[in-house]
Amino acid sequence: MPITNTAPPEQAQSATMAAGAAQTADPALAQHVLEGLSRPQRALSSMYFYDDAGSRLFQQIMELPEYYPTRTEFQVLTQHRAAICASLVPENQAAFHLLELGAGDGLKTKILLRQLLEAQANVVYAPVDISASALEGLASSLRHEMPTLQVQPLVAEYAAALAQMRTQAGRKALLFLGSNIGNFHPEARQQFLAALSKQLTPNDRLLIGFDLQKNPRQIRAAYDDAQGVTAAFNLNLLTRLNRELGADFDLGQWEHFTDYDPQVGVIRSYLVSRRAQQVHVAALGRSFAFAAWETIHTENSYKFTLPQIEALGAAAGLAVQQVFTDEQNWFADVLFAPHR
Ligand code: AVJ
Repeated sequence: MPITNTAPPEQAQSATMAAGAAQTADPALAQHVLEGLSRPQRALSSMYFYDDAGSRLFQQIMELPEYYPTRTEFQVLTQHRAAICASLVPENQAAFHLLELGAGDGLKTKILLRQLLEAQANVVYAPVDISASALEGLASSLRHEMPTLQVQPLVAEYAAALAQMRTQAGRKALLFLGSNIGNFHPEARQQFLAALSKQLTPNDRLLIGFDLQKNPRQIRAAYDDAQGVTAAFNLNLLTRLNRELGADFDLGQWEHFTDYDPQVGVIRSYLVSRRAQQVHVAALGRSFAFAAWETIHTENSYKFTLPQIEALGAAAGLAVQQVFTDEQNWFADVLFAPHR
């Protein structure tokens, strides 16, 4: 499952659970919805896209003809696997830990893992995720496909996993693939990188996947596909709120809208209210009024340039060591090292 950030909307009163609330109501989700729908510019975090149905829809998105990032990164990793692995393995084939933040189904990582095994690298693969079941699925598929690989799944938040690894002897190589970094707001992104960087020692390495700026029409199409899978993915957030918070969003009265701002380099996605309507949220014991064509912002997906990536790293104490990209320069996996 892709990991996305959330800069939660700032302070609001605490969510109170009303009678009749769905029993599964997650207090963090309830609080988030209260805050996000109480703001003049409504917003919900893309972090909540990924329930079971949402994760399945994201799998479908990755197969879409318009959705180029996944298959392009796959190409980058395939084409450059030897050089990427050489950049991750420490000198003299020393033992090291390969930590992956947000491994998902690990399809892309397996390219690198196979290469590392082939090179007889002395590696322990440590996928990090807060979902134990996601990690168990990955670990068991790895036991079948690469029985000799040492796997050490870490059920933890990123920060906790890194803190735990800090005292570990030997190199840590961190993977943060899939342009998941694109979902962060710029300030949160900078904070996240600085926090990562703080946990690294000079010999550690960090490989991050970035979707690059390109023809704006191509980017826009990737988030507004002809089959409507991305629309279903976005709208599924409302289905989730109906189920988990006892909300009564009428799915027929909302639509998906997305646009790309080529000057900022960001895809912004919204849910648009097709008419004036009231939505009741049982878990919050209150209703929200929406005007016709009012929007709920649901996702930012930033696209980068190489100079921006250099600057991003520099501000977090990270130097770009190598850039691995495809022939069309659509996607880059960038290797960083802490600068002394
Ligand atoms: C999982 C964050 C990489 O931003 O491209 C795909 C999520 N949203 N289509 C992205 C997503 C709409 C995706 N990431």
